Amino acid sequence: MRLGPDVILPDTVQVPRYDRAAQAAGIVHFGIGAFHRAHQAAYTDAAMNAGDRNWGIIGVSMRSGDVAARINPQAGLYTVTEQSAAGARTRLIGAVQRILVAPHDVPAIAAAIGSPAVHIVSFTITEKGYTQTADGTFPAFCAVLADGLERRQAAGLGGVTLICCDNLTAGGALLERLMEQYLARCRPALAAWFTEHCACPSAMVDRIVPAPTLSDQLIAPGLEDHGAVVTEPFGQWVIEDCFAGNRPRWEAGGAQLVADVRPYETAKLRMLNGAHSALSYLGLKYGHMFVHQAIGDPAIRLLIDTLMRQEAAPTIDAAAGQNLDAYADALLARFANPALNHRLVQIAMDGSHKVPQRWLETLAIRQQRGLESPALLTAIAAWIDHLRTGGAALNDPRAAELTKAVSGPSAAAQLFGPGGLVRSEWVPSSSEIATINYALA
Ligand code: NAI
Ligand code: CS2
Repeated sequence: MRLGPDVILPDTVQVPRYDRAAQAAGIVHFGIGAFHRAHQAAYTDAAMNAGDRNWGIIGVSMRSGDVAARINPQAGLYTVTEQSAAGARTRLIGAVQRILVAPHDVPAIAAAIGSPAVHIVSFTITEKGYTQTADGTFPAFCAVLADGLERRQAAGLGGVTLICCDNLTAGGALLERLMEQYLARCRPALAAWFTEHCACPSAMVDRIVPAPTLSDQLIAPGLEDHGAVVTEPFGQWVIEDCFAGNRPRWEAGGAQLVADVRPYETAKLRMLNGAHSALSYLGLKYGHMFVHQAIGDPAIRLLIDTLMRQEAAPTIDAAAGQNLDAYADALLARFANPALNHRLVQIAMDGSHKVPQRWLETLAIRQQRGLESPALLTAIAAWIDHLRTGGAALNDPRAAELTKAVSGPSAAAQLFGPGGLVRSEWVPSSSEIATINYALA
């Protein structure tokens, strides 16, 4: 049997406490993958459980109809299962109403964004989803979003809050800049309205959500949920408190609204994600498949500990009450979660879009301070190894250029040197290159 509104669930499953049919949609979300379903949609569901109304989510898929085919036949319903050594806990999420797929549903997507009930447009389109192509073409969402915003402008409605929930540094400012550039070039009549009426807060988002597998779909004996996601019990969402209009009380799910997200964002990117990428490339090199296996390897664990505590943490200006040593302890425990099969290849993908904010910002700061970074340089060597050995399986939009760049003896310089493939403030010194080459030998 397939999950749906009329299916009776086991008593152990927590279900929505609000009348789903009575909710207007208040959020349009681009990139309704596993992470959004386990994170922002769960916080929104918690806000509605706490009494907020009209924060239903319309999901948008820009690239394939797969998630729509999974979730629309279930009337938007799906489950989130938290897994840890202590056991599993399943919750039915009612916040998602339906999923639209571009390019087929573009008019409906624009109409949704143009609706007076909608106040938030959010994004989890992966790090690479915000890049312009070499010929200057903007990501496809810019045009669809502009169509919707034009309707708001024409109807005299207020603006919306755009929230980037991808693992990027200052994602809000990045999204704002991208939209401003797009509008200036393609929809000049909307540009000033956008700047005046819309807001783009930055956010730190955190919850480890492995790509769902077929076996995750069997949520109870004889009951299949094609939209099921499995995650860890932990979740964190720190949002810059600057909204264009109304928002759900995401605090009901534990979100924090703050004036400045940077200390949380840099700690998360440089420590959690920095460690994750290092675990992926080193773990794969030493024959591991999952994060919990890689962190159980004593040599890798020592390097990850050093990367987080000795190398990344000292580059972070912590907020009052933010304890980076305790954060590192908690991250090590989360990585070791034996119940979560988080594949290293999932983290290893798209390295060219991840490495800059995860490693290179830290390396640049440490280099300016005259500090050595042996753990990060070993991680860089493991990435180079991964690029060299990946072949056709290499999962990165820049795979061809990267493979070529690392084929010779000066791989580090080709990647990070002046005019190198990966832009950053960090240009490796000759002694840093020697350390990388030593690790590669
Ligand atoms: P997913 O693969 O389930 O979903 C990715 C979504 O992004 C899909 O809707 C896909 O169509 C869309 N997408 C992919 N490439 C795109 C492109 N070039 N342009 C536009 N849309 C594109 O992945 P998941 O787990 O939902 O993760 C998505 C992002 O969420 C991550 O890249 C990361 O930035 C962020 N995130 C993920 C976490 C996780 O543990 N899975 C936790 C924290 C943040
Ligand atoms: C991971 C992240 O896939 C990756 O690159 O490092 O998605 C990680 O699981 C999340 O950021 C955890 O919040």
